[in-house]
Amino acid sequence: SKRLEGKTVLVTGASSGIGKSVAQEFARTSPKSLKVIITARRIDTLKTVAAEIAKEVGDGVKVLPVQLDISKPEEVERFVPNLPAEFRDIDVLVNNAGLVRGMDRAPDIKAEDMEVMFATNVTGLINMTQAVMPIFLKKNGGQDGGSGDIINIGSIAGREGYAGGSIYCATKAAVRSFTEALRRELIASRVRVIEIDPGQVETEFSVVRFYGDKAKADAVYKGVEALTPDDIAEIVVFAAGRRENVVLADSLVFPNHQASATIMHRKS
Ligand code: NDP
Ligand code: 8X3
Repeated sequence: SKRLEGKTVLVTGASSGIGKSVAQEFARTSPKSLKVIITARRIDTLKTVAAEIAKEVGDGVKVLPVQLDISKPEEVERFVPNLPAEFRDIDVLVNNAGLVRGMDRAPDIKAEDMEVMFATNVTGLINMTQAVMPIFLKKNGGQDGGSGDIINIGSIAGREGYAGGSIYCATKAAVRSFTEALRRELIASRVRVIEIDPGQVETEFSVVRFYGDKAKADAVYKGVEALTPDDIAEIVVFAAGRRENVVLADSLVFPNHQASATIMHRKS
């Protein structure tokens, strides 16, 4: 979209899955003058993603890989001031980094899993938002309360709790509440606050959930046709590419076979 030309986009969790696709799709859609900052903990993987983007769309898009653990507040605090000046004027923040750990029922939930999920999915997302918001609020000399896009990746899990998902569901419900409150706080500004809630997407999500057990992760997607990361990326880029007066505020995106977190048609 022409509307994205010259913009600077920041994607968290861009080393894999949805975040990686979001970075790629922004580059594909606006291959001439876009700047994309891709962040995650795995810097080597991010460098590979940057090289893949350059190979696919050429060097009209400037991609900056930056190592960042969003669950560490001190890293998030240093992040914006440490950006090279030409990447600092961020226009679009895609808060995508997030994870699930385990399927334990309440009595067995591990303290560490609970801490990591909240520190990443909730506090990390909020800290990132706080780090970038001053840039948005000052845009256009602060006229109309600034502008910019905050695109939060929630989940169907934030709309309904399912057995074995209580903590993850609680973190995504927190994302939902934070996003809604933020949109209301920013009513007098041109900042757009957008939430996109995917259903099942095949990524490294389940491998992470089962602590690296690939066989268990594969079983999750057996007999179903999950969404691909590109399916979600297209919607993220579509939302960012609308006219500034159009806010795709809140979207739930299922694959065809799915009708709730747990109701899905499985071919045997
Ligand atoms: P992946 O595991 O494939 O990707 C997750 C990304 O988040 C990775 O790039 C990972 O990078 C990054 N990440 C994890 N922890 C941190 C951290 N502390 N700091 C920075 N980056 C981090 O999963 P998905 O692509 O599926 O997940 C992306 C988002 O989509 C998540 O918020 C997830 O909850 C949400 N979602 C996923 C669904 C699905 O079915 N897959 C459905 C609904 C929502 P690294 O390890 O290098 O840090
Ligand atoms: C991922 C969706 O419901 O499989 O956010 O946990 S779910």
